[in-house]
Amino acid sequence: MLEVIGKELEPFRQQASENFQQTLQALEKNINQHTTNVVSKAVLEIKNQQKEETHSVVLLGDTGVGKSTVARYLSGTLDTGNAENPFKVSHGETVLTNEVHRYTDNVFGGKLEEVKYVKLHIGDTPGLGGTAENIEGEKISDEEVLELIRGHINLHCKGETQGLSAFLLVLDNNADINAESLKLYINKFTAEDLAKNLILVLNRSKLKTMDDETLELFKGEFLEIIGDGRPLRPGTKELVGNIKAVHFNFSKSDNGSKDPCLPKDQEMLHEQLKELVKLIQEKGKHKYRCLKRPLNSSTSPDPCRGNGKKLTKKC
Ligand SMILES: Nc1nc2c(ncn2[C@@H]2O[C@H](COP(=O)(O)OP(=O)(O)OP(=O)(O)O)[C@@H](O)[C@H]2O)c(=O)[nH]1
Ligand SMILES: [Mg+2]
Repeated sequence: MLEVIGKELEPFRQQASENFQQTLQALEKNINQHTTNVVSKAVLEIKNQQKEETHSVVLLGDTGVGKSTVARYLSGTLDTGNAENPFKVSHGETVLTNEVHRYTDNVFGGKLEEVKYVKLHIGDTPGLGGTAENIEGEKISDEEVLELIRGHINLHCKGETQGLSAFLLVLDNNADINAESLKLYINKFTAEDLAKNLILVLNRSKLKTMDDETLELFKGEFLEIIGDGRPLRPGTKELVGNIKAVHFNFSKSDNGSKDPCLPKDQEMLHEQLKELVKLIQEKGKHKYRCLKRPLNSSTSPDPCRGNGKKLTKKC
């Protein structure tokens, strides 16, 4: 009797055994996959920690071109309003960046895997064009703005970043290049030092086309300015020819705040950000430290810049 029952039950037993084997295999595969994921994530974390690096950058450009917006994007704070944000975005006529605002964080707040090990010490500066005011609300001249920027670089772009990796000059890609502002930056930082550490951020750009017209016009303008008989260090023109640009574009929040936000096509924007990080790393191999006296200011002695031969005082 028992034998008969055993035979009847055999197919069920076999089925149960097969099911059990399959479940076991699936479980094993899952565990392996999970372990691989955990291990590779941990390895990436360790690699990233080993590679962690910090770069100082300052944002330059005319009023309203989007410097503070770019600063928010770089630090991953686009979704935080003016009250809590280190970078104040201006709307309409009210200029809200009146001193150099600084903040350090991982690129895009560490939310972009490939570049999250890079930290940026960002200086968001008041725009040129005679529009900036000091915190008391009094107008400040472009020369005073430039002095604020230089003071910021000398005071805050040292320590672990060992100098400034890049000047990020923000231009509105739909507007003409302002030769007056460019002249002022060149006079302040010298043509060679500026060109050596300069990266253009072409804002309000069409990310689908990203044409190089503004970049080429900019180089032409730069060369025209420095070609007006100023003494130049050898290689300066080649440095200008090698200036690179990235294209950014932002949208406006539809919550009534008019604050900038990420555009629909974030992927293209993030690709440009990764490109910008690469350029900053490249520029960061030769930091700007405000050590040299500008060749074109022989009449104005500047204790920060020494006597043109040897550094005498620290900035
Ligand atoms: N449509 C559009 N608007 C932008 C873009 N970037 C910035 N804006 C807007 O332009 C205005 C000025 O932006 P800010 O980032 O404050 O410009 P800024 O250069 O820091 O200006 P100042 O600090 O006053 O010199 C804000 O209303 C932004 O929302 C962009 O790519 N597209
Ligand atoms: Mg601003």
